[in-house]
Order: sequence, then C-alpha cells, then structure tokens
Amino acid sequence: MSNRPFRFVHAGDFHLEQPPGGVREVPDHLRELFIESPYWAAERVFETVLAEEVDFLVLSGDLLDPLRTGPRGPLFLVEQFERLAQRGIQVYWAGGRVDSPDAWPAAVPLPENVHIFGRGHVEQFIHLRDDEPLACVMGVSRAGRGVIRTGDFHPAPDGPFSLAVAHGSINPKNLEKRPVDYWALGGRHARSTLPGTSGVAHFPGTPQGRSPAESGPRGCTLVQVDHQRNVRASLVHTDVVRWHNERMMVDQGTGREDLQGQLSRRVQELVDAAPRMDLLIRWTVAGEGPILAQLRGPKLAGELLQWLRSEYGYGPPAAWSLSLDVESTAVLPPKWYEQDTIRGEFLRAVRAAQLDPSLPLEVETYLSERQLAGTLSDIVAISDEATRQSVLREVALLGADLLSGEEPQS
Ligand SMILES: [Mn+2]
Repeated sequence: MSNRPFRFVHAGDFHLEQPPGGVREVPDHLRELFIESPYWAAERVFETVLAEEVDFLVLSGDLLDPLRTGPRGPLFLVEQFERLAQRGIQVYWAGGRVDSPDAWPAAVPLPENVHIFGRGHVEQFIHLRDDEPLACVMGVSRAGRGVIRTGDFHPAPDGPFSLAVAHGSINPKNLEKRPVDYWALGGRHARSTLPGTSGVAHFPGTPQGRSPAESGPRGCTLVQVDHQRNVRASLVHTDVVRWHNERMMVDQGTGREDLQGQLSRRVQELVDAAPRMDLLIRWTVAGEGPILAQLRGPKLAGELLQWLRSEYGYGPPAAWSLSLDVESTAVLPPKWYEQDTIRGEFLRAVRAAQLDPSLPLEVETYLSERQLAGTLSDIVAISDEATRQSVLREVALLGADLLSGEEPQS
C-alpha cells in the first residue's frame, strides 16, 4: 500500500532531573551551562520540531522525574507542548523508568495535543492529516523491568505506516514477527539503530550528554517517510555542551613540548569539528617513555592542565580540559588468565569483552532498578570504544584484586 510522505521527530531520555556529573569540579564560567544543559538541549528538540514543521513528535520516555525536578520540570514541558499545540502538532509520549504517567503532577494539566500511553497495555492512535490516516501510532508506558513485549503490538496488515513507541530493552529477534514499520525506542542514552530488523528499530539517545561516558554528539532524530514507506532517520544535534575522551599516545622520545604540541593540535581539531560548541575534554595519556613517569609525579600533569585551561578553556567557545591522567598500565600476570579459578574465569570473560567491541556488557541484569536510575545508568550506556576499554581495564584490575584475596599471589 502506498503511503503519503510525512515527517516526525523522535526523541527521549531528556532526564531533566539530572544535571551532568562525573567531574571533579566545574569552573564558574561554565556552571550555568552545565546545570541548565538538560533544559536547553530539550528546548532544542522542540525547536527542531517547529523548524522542521513535522507532522508530530514521538517521545520514548525518561523525559523527567517530576519529584526531582520540582515544579520547574513539568511547567517547562507544558510550555514547550503548548508551543507545538499552537501549530497543531501532536505529541505521542510513552513513559519510561522515571516518567511513569502516574508520576505526572495532577496540578499541571497537559495540553490536549499530548497523548500519554498508559502502562500495561498497548494503546493506539490513528494520526490524521486532512482527515486521512497518515500513521498508526501504538505505544505503551514502561512497566516493571521494562522488557518490551513486541507481541502486544498489532498493526493492521493493510493499515497506514505503523509506529510502536516504548521504553526499555527489546530482543531484536522478536521484532521480525511484528510488521511494525518503525520502533521508536527509548532507554539508551547513546543513539543506535538495531541491526538486521525488517522495520527500523531506533533509539535516538539523549539530547544532552551528561558525563564523560556520554561523549560525542547527542540529539534527536528527524524521521522522513516516503511514498514507499522507506524511512530515513537523521541526527539533529541538540547538545549545548559536548563531552570528549581523548587518548594521547606518547613514546620514548616524547618530551614535554611534544606532548603540548599534540594536545594543542587535538584541541584545535575538536574545536574545528564543532565550532560554537563548548567542549569538556578528559585527557588520558598512554604509551611508553619517561614522560609517563613525569606525568605520574606531582607537577607536570597539573601544569599541563593549567596551561590547557588558560589557552583554550575560556573561549568562546570554551574547550575546557576536565582532567589529564596517565592510563593505568599495570599488567596482570599472564598465567592468571589460564588458571582454573574464579579469578581466571573472570579475567577470561573481561578479556573476551576487550577483544570484541560488539560483545554486549549486559551489566543491566546485575543491577537493581534503583541503581539503574542513578549514575550507574552511565555505565550501562557506555557508547564509545575508548571509554569501554578504559572501564574494562579497571574492571580487570579491580576484579583481580578482589578475587585474589584468598589465594597465594602468584
Ligand atoms: Mn534514560
């Protein structure tokens, strides 16, 4: 069946209740940007909806925890929803971990253009344009541990383009059985599209990175659907401050000036790649040579950090260096990896994850709801390879340490 072309914006995981964290200090001149960034980035999502004149907005959960934002959060969202209402733009919202429909304060009524999906069973709306069906929008708010039950979605076989909106985890294998054209998913802070599914299954990620683990560009997704129901999803940047983890390699011949030159070239590249964007950079120096020992000492790292900050940190745009550390290079005895012990088994599992970046860490299953709602969600959502590797290195060292307690050190 042919379809009328249309466009929508898909966004989620605003987490208005959660200012960025995971840094030792925030300088005065970046404090406001830092604290306000979740709101400013969310506002850019609504501005994208207006600027692109899309047909509707799909929100896949975790917009805010109203208890933690206080009245400001709901009032902000209502104001934004009303801007869309003035232009006749509908909003379809499935609640996630923190924004269950029951959590919304009764004192702040939602405008009529906002449709919140209930918990427990899938609801469906037929979105009309000029009284003709454009899309069938199905959705459900998260319940319990948030495993999305794909079998609960029943798009009509000869109906219009179908969307399923939900927050949580999903088994890509189950997607094949449901003829849904677009799965609007939430719950991952890194933008991703699940591979190998017939319909598109997409997580737009969070509009604003919140910690060094959420590095790189963030935004919302503009989705265009053509006559043949082909989907084109593109990233629209909404972040107002961007995180970077930069790993600099040194060798036997690297001196202080060389390292300064390397750092300065890299800052320039980052600034050129995102002009007008404030940046927060965490540096790790790795490799070999005498400069590493100097950096571990009391002075050099601090001096370089001061120099980076005064050269580039005040902008505009500001490229603020958060920290400069030497990568932990402690090496575990190779034979520990071969031993038939819990420690050996643990280290082999970590090594497998280090060698194969596509291997999911799946830490989510070991964490409670409360842990997942807090800062540990950053670890669950590790998005870039450098962070993954450094976390796994620390995991190996810490785990080996804890598991070595009872055994002779060998
Ligand atoms: Mn989230």
